[in-house]
Amino acid sequence: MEKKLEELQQEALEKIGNTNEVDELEKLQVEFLGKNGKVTGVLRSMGNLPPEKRPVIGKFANKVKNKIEKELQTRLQELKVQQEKARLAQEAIDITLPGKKISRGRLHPMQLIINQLEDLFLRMGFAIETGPDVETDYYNFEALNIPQNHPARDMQDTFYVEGDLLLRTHTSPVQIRTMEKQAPPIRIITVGKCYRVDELDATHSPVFHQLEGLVIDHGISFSHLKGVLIAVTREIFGEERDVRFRPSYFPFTEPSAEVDVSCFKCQGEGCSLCSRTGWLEILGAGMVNPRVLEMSGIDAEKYTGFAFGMGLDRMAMYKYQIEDIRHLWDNDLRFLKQF
Ligand code: 2NL
Repeated sequence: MEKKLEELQQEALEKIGNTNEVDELEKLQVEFLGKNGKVTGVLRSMGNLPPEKRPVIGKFANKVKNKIEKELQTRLQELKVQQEKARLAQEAIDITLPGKKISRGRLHPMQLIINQLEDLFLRMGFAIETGPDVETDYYNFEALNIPQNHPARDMQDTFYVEGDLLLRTHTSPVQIRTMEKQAPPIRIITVGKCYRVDELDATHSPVFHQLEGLVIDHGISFSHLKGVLIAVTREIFGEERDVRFRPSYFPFTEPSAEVDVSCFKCQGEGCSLCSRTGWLEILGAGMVNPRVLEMSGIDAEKYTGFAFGMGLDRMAMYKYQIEDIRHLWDNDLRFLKQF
């Protein structure tokens, strides 16, 4: 029986030593020391031994049992340490590797123009106002002296929402709201999206951006308007640009003018960009129509003012020589990364 126990011990230790898995160790535990295990079986058969032999064999059997138990525990610890090491090795981070290059975002060309213009106007003492994109017929048309039957009010030109709500076709409603809530002197600009029913093509988009300015005070004249607009065109297109004022018509200004800047591509010689005229049209302006002042509660006997509006998409196209307005909104990184 002692020999049998020794053989079992030998077999157990060998198997334990060859095991590389925790669950296999658990199986060996059952195989040798479990209820129906091999060592347990030997212990159970001790009943058949003569009584005087039992203590000796019993003691030996316990020794074998303890030995196997101890080996199992030792091997278990070893395997756990091995597994932990393997896990750490797998998770190890090589801090000497070069990092991933972080690609920084950049500002959209439209935002660049907006920032540049806002900066300029803030320096000249203007405040920046904003207002809703969804407007009422009153603020978008009526208060600007645009008559009921004016073509701009046509369904074909304006996006109507419901009732008398519509998407603003220019940023002028913001100016009207400012005149209603603030007494002169007023010196503001507003920048924002505007909407007109238009087929999208190289030069038109149903959503576009406008910047409008409004100045109202005692004794404001057309000279003030010219001074401000010349500063704007030189800021955007360079000091050496010429500026030209042409008579025009808007229902909300009188007199009205359209403003051209000398073509920066051909220096006024005439090219494809300026359609051989040497001039690029960049904004509309005028003295605020007294009727518009009165409708917003400003005494036209005491105050005069000027206003102007410019399309920023067109500005961006000129400034950055973009030949198709759709490039601005396609979000193609190859385009956007150039600015
Ligand atoms: C253009 C012309 C213009 C205005 C906008 C304006 C606003 C008020 C009163 C009077 Cl509240 N005028 N704005 C004046 C003249 C021209 O825009 O061609 N924009 C792209």
